[in-house]
Amino acid sequence: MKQLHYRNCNLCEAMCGLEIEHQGDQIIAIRGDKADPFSEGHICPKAVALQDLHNDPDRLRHPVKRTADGWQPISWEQALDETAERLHAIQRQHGKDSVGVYFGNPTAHNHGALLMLAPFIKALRTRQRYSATSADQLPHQLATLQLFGHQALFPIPDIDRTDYFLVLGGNPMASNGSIMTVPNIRGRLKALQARKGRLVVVDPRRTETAKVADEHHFIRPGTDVYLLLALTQVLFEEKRVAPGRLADLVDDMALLEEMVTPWTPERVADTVGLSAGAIRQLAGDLAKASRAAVYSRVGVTTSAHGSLSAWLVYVLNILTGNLDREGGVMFTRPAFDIVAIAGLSGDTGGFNRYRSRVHGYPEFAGEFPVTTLADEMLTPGAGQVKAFVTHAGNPVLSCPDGNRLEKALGGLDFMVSIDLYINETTRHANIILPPTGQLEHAQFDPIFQAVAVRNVAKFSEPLFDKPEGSLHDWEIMLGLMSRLNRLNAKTRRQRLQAQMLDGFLSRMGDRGLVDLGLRLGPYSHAGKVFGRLKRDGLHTLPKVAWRLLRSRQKGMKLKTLLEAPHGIDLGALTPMLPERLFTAGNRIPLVPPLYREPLAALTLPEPVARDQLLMIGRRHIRSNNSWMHNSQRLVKGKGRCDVMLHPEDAARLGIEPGAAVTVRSATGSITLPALISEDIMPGVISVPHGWGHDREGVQLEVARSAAGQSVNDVIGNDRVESLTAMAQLNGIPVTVEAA
Ligand SMILES: Nc1nc2c(c(=O)[nH]1)N[C@H]1C(S)=C(S)[C@@H](COP(=O)(O)OP(=O)(O)OC[C@H]3O[C@@H](n4cnc5c(=O)[nH]c(N)nc54)[C@H](O)[C@@H]3O)O[C@H]1N2
Ligand SMILES: Nc1nc2c(c(=O)[nH]1)N[C@H]1C(S)=C(S)[C@@H](COP(=O)(O)OP(=O)(O)OC[C@H]3O[C@@H](n4cnc5c(=O)[nH]c(N)nc54)[C@H](O)[C@@H]3O)O[C@H]1N2
Ligand code: SF4
Ligand SMILES: [Mo]
Repeated sequence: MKQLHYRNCNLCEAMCGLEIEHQGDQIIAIRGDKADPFSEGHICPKAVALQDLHNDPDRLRHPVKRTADGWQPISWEQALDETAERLHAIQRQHGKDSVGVYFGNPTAHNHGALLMLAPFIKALRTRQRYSATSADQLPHQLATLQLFGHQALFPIPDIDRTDYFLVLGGNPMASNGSIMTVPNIRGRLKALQARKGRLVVVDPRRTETAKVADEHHFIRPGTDVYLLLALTQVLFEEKRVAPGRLADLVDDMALLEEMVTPWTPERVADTVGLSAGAIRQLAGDLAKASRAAVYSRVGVTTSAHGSLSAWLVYVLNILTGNLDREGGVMFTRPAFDIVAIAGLSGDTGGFNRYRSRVHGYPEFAGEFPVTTLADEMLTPGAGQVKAFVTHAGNPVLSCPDGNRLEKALGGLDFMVSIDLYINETTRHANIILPPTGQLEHAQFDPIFQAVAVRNVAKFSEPLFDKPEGSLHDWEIMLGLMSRLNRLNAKTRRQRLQAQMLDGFLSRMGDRGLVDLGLRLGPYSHAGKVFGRLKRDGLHTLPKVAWRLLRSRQKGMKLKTLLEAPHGIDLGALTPMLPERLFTAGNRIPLVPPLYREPLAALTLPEPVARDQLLMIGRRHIRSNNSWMHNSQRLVKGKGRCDVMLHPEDAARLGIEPGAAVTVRSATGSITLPALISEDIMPGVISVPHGWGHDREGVQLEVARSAAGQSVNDVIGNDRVESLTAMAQLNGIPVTVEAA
């Protein structure tokens, strides 16, 4: 009998609702769920590939151990015991920080793993923590921490009501939005234009988003900071600073004006590649728009001065009165309020509380930047990383200088990967612990619901029963964690505590924890009590706990969501300031001290050397970072891992369309076909990341046949973002020649 199953797609941030038609364990069709109030039936081609993931013969279905005779299946008991014992033994011998851990992007899409993250990290007891954050959104988080007092309190473009949407370094038509969960971006942009709103894109490439925009400006890679400073300067010079009701909340206005005064459009024009007139026009249009949203993403945060730029984008929204205003950039009120929960537990984030061993890079949110990961493994001495844990990450392809990282992984005493595949990274592991597949677990999105353009909530049941003898991500983490805690417990009391935590978490499970989070949220009665907790302080907890218990039957809980399999719309975003702030005195310091010195020291960059081009990345709708290339339906057709360059550059370098070209830096080189196109700025090339699968031992048959090469073999760790030392992945100087 054919059946229909409804769930959210978890591949990117857009949270599209799916309708999956199946007969038993056979998937017949994957379509958009028209009854999903948020995505209204919209999907992209990747959703259909969920069935390829599910059926993929290369996907691991039981733990494996690397031996002299290749990978051998082992039992969960053995795999978890051995992993915990090895990690424990290495920490005993070399100290706690001898174990490193890396969390990849899909961790954020897996609620079970997310809810288990804090206790799992605690059990690992190491400061050698890393994640894709430092190859991605760290500057946004740093800016929200500085301005709003909380690293996860992101202002989200109110795209459905804005009249002017300025996008820098984001390509939502390909990425489907990021730190802006926005299913059906195309439809929403069309609606913006239909109500006479304008979409303006600033990008070194005429992207898919630029092509549907009302206005597109090429910008020289890595120079957004100068453009943003000049826009700010013009607002002050032309007396167009109008923060509206925010005026009462912000400090440092005079300091900001003073600091941006030198950055006139005329001074920065040649550097950024926009004329002074165009910059003034942009500033004027932004100021004039009745409701505007300025938004930046990966192209800005992963390039030079990403931290200053991310901060300035929020500043522009504040100066024009668009923060926390309908049609501007707004805060969400999610049903599972991760911002409030983290805030209450005191974990609003932190920066530079300690530094990394080899390079002295600052910690952010308890992590070091990935730009030092290989060096922490390769540099001998006390604190050297000797063992490594990865969860849903492929740093060999996603972090700078993949070859060096491979060398480092090869020299470890022990490595374990919680992952679905034997890929470029996990092939170095001693043990791989594969979780259930995407359709075999429930789906809930605490992070992406918290960054969505509307307040929405949805919980999806698993489509398929958990196969016998398999474990979910959270169960694997719990298994490792309780073993480690047992091994580390020195006293009877500690052993008892470990047992209690283990018991509590296994009894709660992912569903129990989601339920608890929803009950604590703003749509439950308890949530109101919870809000009071924040205001009145933790000492009122006993009283509050009592209220919570009494209110068990009221308001939002897991059951509410189980009864609404298409999801629930909780309404448009609403103004939340100043209550939502976590800063001292609930104020917004426009120029947080952290940015003052780097801003004062900022100079215009040296011109690019004559023989060099600046390399940027590129995302494609049919590709997803490094790990979806084993789906034939997604990779079929003309290869997509190529070097896009402008006809002028191609002519100068004697490069024909389709010819093999070598892209080279001090770090390494790759050779790929040339894609000659007017869509890219002269002097710039674009190469997508996440490719380079044809490496020995990689067990991804389809991906290996459409291998491409890894752009991160060319990008080194020599260029790090100056404030945070996070990876610089865009605007990399390279040479290009016919191969
Ligand atoms: N199909 C698909 N969707 C995805 C992903 C994927 O791999 N494939 N990945 C997901 C992830 S992990 C993320 S973080 C998001 C990212 O979401 P986006 O940030 O929207 O994704 P990108 O396409 O990388 O967009 C970055 C843009 O910045 C431009 N750029 C490069 N350098 C500069 C610069 O110096 N200045 C300016 N102004 N622009 C610059 C690039 O040309 C590019 O168009 O996408 C998510 N969604
Ligand atoms: N040059 C360049 N480099 C980049 C970028 C760029 O734009 N340019 N983008 C950066 C960005 S924004 C990001 S987010 C990073 C991404 O970097 P990573 O997170 O390191 O890499 P992914 O390709 O997302 O790898 C995901 C891994 O998780 C596994 N996996 C998938 N689903 C699950 C699951 O449910 N559970 C478990 N346990 N494993 C799972 C996959 O098999 C794969 O090994 O790359 C960064 N690197
Ligand atoms: S846009 Fe993202 S969430 Fe929507 S179907 Fe595609 S991959 Fe899935
Ligand atoms: Mo990302």
